[in-house]
Amino acid sequence: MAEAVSISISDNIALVTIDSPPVNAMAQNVRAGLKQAFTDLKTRQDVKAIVIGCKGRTFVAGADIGEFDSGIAAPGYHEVLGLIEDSACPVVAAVHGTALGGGMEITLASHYRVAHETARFGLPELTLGIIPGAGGTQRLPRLIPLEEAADLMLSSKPMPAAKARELGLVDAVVTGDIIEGGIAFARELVARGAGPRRTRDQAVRGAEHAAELIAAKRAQVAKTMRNRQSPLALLDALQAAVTLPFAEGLKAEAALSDKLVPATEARALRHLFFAEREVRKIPGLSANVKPRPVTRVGIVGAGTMGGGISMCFANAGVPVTLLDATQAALDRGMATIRKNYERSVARGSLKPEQLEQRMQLVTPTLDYAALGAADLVIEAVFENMALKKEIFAKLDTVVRTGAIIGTNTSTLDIDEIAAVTRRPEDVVGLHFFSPANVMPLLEIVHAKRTAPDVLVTALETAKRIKKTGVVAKVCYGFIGNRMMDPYAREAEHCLLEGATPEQVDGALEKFGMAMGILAVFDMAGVDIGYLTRLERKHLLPADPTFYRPDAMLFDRGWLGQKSGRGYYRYDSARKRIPDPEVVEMLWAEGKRLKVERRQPGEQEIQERCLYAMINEGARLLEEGIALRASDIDVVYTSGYGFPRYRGGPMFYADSVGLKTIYERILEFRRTLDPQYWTPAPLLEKLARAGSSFAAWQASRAD
Ligand code: 3H9
Repeated sequence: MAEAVSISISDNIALVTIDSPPVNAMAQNVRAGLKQAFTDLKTRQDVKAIVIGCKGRTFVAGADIGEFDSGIAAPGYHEVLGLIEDSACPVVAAVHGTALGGGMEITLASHYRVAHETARFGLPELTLGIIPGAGGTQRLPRLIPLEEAADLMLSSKPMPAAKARELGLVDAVVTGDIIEGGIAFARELVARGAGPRRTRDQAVRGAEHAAELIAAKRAQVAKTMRNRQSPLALLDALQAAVTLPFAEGLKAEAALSDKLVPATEARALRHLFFAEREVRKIPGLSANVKPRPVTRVGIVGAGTMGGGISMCFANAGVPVTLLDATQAALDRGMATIRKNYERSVARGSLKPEQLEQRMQLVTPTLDYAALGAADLVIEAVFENMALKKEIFAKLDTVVRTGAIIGTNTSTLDIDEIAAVTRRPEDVVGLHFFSPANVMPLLEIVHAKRTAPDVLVTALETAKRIKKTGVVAKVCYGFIGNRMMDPYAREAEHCLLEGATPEQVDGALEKFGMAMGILAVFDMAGVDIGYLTRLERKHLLPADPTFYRPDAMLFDRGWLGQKSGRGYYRYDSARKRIPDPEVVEMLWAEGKRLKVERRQPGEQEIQERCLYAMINEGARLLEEGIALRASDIDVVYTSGYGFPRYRGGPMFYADSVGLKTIYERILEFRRTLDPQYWTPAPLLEKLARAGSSFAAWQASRAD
């Protein structure tokens, strides 16, 4: 028998133990081990009940995600789970940690389920662009009501043991050792002569309302999960559960699953699953480098960013000292933090006593000396080099030796900021995204002199405050904002050429961006980007059309949502309303500046914006600003609203084909302003060689 699975028998109860670190994924060796175990147990007359349990931190966390690309080797999931369900004596799944995907499907094929009180059950396959393909769509609605089953799978969110017990999915919840609990439950079954209770023999719960329910879910999915195949396939599979006998339903599920696994959506989401884990690994950083302890944090600036960052630490239980220059600014900042927490209480995601605990962790101050005890101080003031330098010089005099000083700059040269201190090795960029308490991304900027243990501390801190930390080197805008620049430049130019803001944003949103870039500017404030560009005017192209729309809005005070109008007008609910005055103004300006009126269509808008972004991404790779193409994908999907199901800009580029993109860029060089359309040498090289960013990345990892 494969060693990932073992059997021990005691007092007529067989314990089948899965032991495959780190998360007991159901790889080929686990499936083979289970097949062998259940085949052997068939012949054991002395065994009266079987318990399936796992060693380590969790029950089976699902299929081995890495196996999908190479194809599933024998034995298949159905064969193994069929053997479990066929067992002549009762099978009890004893679950701790998380039973996810294929792991949850093992429990559904088992006859009874016992869970530790902290266990959770989930079918998160849609996050991987697939559906539960080991019987989950057919068995779950036979155990819990169809609507609950559909919601569990559509949300991909695991369900706690207590809820699973309430719905009848779990037969018993235990507080002590889960294996002992499972065995005790099995003993009781034997004592009362209870036999197998096969899920496949039960009727679908709530089948009578299935037609309306599935139709309603289809309508919901069309709105909330645009451009996605897998949620629709999931509903097809549920339909099959309701209308077909179990065996036929399983076949229908398999056919749907087989189609999804190799499709771009699933490949993109698998890519991100591994990219988000790879991003934590920093080449050349020795495992011996240990993080510095961070027990107290200081934040400079109580505005939107500083307040949001304070909340991140308070949420993680880390005390924060929040500094601003005036009492009024501090009061405003503290009131905003409280208001944000109150909103969470009203939503039910935070208890009132937690609100108070978190508020107590944030201490406002006007006095720099109060930052002396902090292990990490993060500056989060307005994006202005002179101001940041002034603050860093002050921090250098008060912050204790060995403390880390971070800057939340989104564009500025951190080497220059660090140089005003006597300890540039303790300085690092910590670029949060607004709203900082919500957005999962943290760009960690590795300045020239940042010490290795400072970098490791930044990565650890990101994890602690539940952010995805991505390391970038210093350049204007780092990874995210530098690539955003050419993307938005094209979007704005299209307005001068005769497209409307709705057309530009509509094209980008149709592609799948969470929000069109013009709507993003309105939300962030048109002044933010405009003033940042003003600071570096001497470095920008002497092109009068360059970001001209932003400048025109700024001049008129039309700064976006905060002033009620920007690229759009906004009603009191902040709903976008087209503004013909803005459209006219920008078209007239285009004419004045002799911009060719080409009225770009949806596809052209998408290609110009995205290919300009991808081309810049290729430059970031060449310059070593981003460590990996997949890191760029993590930045864009976690911080910039790029659709996950397209895998991020660099994966998307590979899926389109680099040759296609390269040729289109050459065409844009002929037909648009050539100064913006020079293919990045790396893109050119890979396109000519018929290669991809993924292959380039893999070749460097060898
Ligand atoms: C499925 O089951 C389909 C079925 O219906 C059958 C269809 C036919 N496979 O996240 P962590 C690795 S679809 C391979 O850092 P945590 C991970 O890469 C699957 N590897 O730990 C990492 O490796 P490394 C449905 C996996 O404690 C290491 O384990 N299941 C898998 O923060 C530690 O992972 C899911 O979608 C896997 N399934 O979180 C669950 N899972 O150290 C996916 C983990 O080399 N997994 N690894 O970078 C998770 O959500 C989290 O890993 C979990 C633990 C919550 C379990």
